[in-house]
Amino acid sequence: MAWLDKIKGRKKNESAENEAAATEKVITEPEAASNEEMTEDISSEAEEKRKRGWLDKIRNSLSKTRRNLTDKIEGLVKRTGDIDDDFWEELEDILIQADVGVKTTLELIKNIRSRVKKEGIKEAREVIALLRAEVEAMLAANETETVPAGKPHVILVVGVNGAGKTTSIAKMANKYKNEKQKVLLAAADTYRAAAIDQLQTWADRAGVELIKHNEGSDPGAVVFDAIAAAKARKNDILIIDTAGRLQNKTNLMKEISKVKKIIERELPENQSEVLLVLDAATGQNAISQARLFQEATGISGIILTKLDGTAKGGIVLAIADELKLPVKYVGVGETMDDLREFSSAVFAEALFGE
Ligand SMILES: Nc1nc2c(ncn2[C@@H]2O[C@H](COP(=O)(O)OP(=O)(O)OP(=O)(O)O)[C@@H](O)[C@H]2O)c(=O)[nH]1
Ligand SMILES: [Mg+2]
Repeated sequence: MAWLDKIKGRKKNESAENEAAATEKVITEPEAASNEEMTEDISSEAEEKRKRGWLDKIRNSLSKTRRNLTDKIEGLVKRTGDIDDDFWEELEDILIQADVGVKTTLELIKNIRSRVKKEGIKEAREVIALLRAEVEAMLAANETETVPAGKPHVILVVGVNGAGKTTSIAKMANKYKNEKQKVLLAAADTYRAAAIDQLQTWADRAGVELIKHNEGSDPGAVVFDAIAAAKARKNDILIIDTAGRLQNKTNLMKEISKVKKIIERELPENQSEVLLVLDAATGQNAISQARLFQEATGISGIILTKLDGTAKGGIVLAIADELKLPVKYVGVGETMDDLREFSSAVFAEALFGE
């Protein structure tokens, strides 16, 4: 506990100072300054703890991917003498098998090879550090901070059937609520009654309100009503659930783009977000799904779910490299607390760290 030690250390110094001051009756300002420092130490310690918790959670959820990717690279490095063509080929195979994707793998290998050459690296082990740095840089290239502009800030959540939209919405609602934001949900997945009920259950659990119509009603009408309600109730955030869509059904894509147009028409000044939910376990198919949604609605970021159950976590890299989209959140389990904001540094450490 670095901060505790610091406080203890300071207390020791303070008591020595107090003894000295007993005769002189001096000071208060330096103490005031050290109190401020102490508060800073405590809050940076809390931040440190939060980051460590995040790292542990991500590392755990990446355990299958680590076995499939990191452990294999470790094995390769251990049995490699000189870095030769065979080494690069094997590394390539491992990355491709972990769903990093062919294009992204070749890009990574090219960058690492050129650094190995330039920096005169001979030890295969050092390649791991280079890979980690390249992975982090690749992920960081698309990272953006979302600064909600205008109220309500609308988050339209799209994605194919079963990707994890409704669950992720519940998790986001919970997160924003904990941040003291006034959240409203909209059940624009009107395709099945069960979908509306499922969102209602999550809304109740998170303690947020929901706008819903009957099964089979027009999703556009739900969204129109939800925006009006959010304006009237002065909600900070409006999160819209949509039906699971099969990407080859053009009519369903049209419906989603209609919903997007309603948001733009009703809130022309606000910058709404469109978050595409992708199931990490779908591997490379996630890329083709994203392209279709990108055409229909545009996408501002990705929620990558079910990272906890898959060995295909390498898909994160293909998303960053091929789609040039930021991964905003990752889903690491089924409970309300199992959604984490994505950080390239934490992800790279969770994957390649000791
Ligand atoms: N392990 C794990 N399961 C998840 C995660 N996210 C969602 N799920 C599970 O995936 C299943 C489908 O999630 P939903 O949220 O209903 O998916 P959806 O995209 O809304 O599905 P449709 O409404 O049918 O289009 C549920 O059983 C969730 O509990 C995750 O991050 N990890
Ligand atoms: Mg759903």
